[in-house]
Amino acid sequence: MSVIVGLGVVLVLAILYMIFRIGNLVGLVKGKETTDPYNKVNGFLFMAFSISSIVGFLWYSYAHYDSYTLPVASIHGGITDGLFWLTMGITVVAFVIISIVMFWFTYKYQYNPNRRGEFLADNHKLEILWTVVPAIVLALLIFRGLRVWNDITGPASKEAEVIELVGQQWLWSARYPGVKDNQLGDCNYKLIDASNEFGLDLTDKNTFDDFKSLELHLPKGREVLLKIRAKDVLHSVFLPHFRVKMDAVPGMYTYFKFTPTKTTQEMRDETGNPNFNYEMACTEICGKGHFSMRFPVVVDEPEVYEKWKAAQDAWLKLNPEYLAKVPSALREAAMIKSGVPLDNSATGAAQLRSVSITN
Ligand SMILES: [Cu+2]
Repeated sequence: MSVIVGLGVVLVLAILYMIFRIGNLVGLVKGKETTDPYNKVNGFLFMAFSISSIVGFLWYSYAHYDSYTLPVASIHGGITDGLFWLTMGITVVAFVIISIVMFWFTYKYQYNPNRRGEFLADNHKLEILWTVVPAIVLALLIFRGLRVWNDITGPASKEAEVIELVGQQWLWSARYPGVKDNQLGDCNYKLIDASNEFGLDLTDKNTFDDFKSLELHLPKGREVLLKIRAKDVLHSVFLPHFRVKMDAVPGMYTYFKFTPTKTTQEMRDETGNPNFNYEMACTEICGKGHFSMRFPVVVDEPEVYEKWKAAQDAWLKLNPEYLAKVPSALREAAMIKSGVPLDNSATGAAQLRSVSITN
């Protein structure tokens, strides 16, 4: 069916072209200037197209400003927005001038039998001018951008809050270092199983208080370092309000550091939307469930954030059967650090039993 439709379209186009050719040839035989009638029409069409598209472009940019600019909620976000608008300003001015001149010339210098074209070999002054000016402007833009890029991608400070984000088909999970040591424990993809989704290496004592979260909680005004990885294919961390975007790559860590500047509540007040919530999305088409990789983000004052962290259960506490994987010398420390009860209560006894069975 589609072959037949395609053939039909080709035939109709061929017939239209033949009609056009025949019209032209008939005109030639009759001794008519073939360009004449189309000349003026095309000139006007060029002008109409030029004016309507420039007006449409300016109208859209102004009327829909809010739908393509999000309020910014990070320190570097303000700086990259500034760079973006500087580049945008310069390129829009150049774009509008070039478009107007281009279309105006096609109209003004349309074919006229009484006018002869002048031959102009070259003009050195003009050539130098239109090479040097854009080169200087572009170099300034690029150097400015490079400086900002180096700042954004430079090493995070020692006090930065480190949070691990893991992408997989098709969900995100976050791992926090835990309040006891504030250090993310080691992990290894070979240790990943149905429960140990991070592949925690339980011989490292820093893993004992690590906890998992299905929401990204961030402290306002503190530097955050995202350690990003993927378990299967490429994913990409996108936090639009914080102007954060970084690919999640299987087999390696990628990093992004930033400082949130507005809590969720402050953003609700600013946008006048009591239901506002930050969110994170995956921006790498990673399979059929890509659309569902939405991750809630909450920004709180640092005190509230610390309270939230302290209230979370360590991964090991929720999966006490993995105590068996902890070296026996570290087991008691692991129970204390992860909050697994040491006493003879029902859970404690059950956990110790499962430890001895698996050993
Ligand atoms: Cu994804």
